[in-house]
Amino acid sequence: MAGPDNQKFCLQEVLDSFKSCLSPNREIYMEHYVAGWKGLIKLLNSLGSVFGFISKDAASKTQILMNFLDSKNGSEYATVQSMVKFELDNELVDVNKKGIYPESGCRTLLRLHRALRWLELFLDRLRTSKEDDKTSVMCREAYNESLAHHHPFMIRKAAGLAFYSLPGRPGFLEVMNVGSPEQVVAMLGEAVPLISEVYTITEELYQKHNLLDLP
Ligand code: 1PW
Repeated sequence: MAGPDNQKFCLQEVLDSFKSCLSPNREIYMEHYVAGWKGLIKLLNSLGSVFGFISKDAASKTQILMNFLDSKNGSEYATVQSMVKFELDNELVDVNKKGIYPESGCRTLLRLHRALRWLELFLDRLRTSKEDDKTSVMCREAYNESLAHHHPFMIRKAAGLAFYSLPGRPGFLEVMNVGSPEQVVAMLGEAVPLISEVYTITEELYQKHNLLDLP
């Protein structure tokens, strides 16, 4: 079970959440997806105050999804698949332009989903990096390949500046709170494919329903 929110980041917790994410028929449990993000927000918060604007946005989007889960329609939000069906069937999504549902579950989760790709690419670079490799470079490359495509100039600029303040590789591996660098790399080897699977299932679902460009 996830501990209190002010607890230190631990990669194990994120790994456990993403492990619990998939149902036997490959649906994504919202509760565990959200728990995975809560862990990642702790990571962002432990990277220093310049990551504050990034963590705030991720936290507010995670909160929106938690509110749906706690609402009277909560059972419709049990999985990402059931959320998509419920919101589309009931026309609760602004599909082409912003309208009366600026915070639908579908568009909110899409933002986190895009960010998850960044994280997957970054963690995979970290996993395969050499001792002298720079985390800021890994982070920027991962960002430019993924999330940057969805961000306007000002946010790309601010994110680029934040990357400079990332701890170096040894410090970053320590932030993971796992143990020796070899143990972190081993755990990343387990976590990255899980994150990647959750990402791919979501991507295919959104593609099937034409939701990848929700405003
Ligand atoms: C070092 C590991 C970092 C991985 C964590 C990934 C978290 C990514 C959150 C990026 C947020 C950047 C600032 C906010 C931008 C929003 O405008 C944007 N949100 C996201 C998640 O991309 C789009 O949301 P919006 O404005 O359409 O509600």
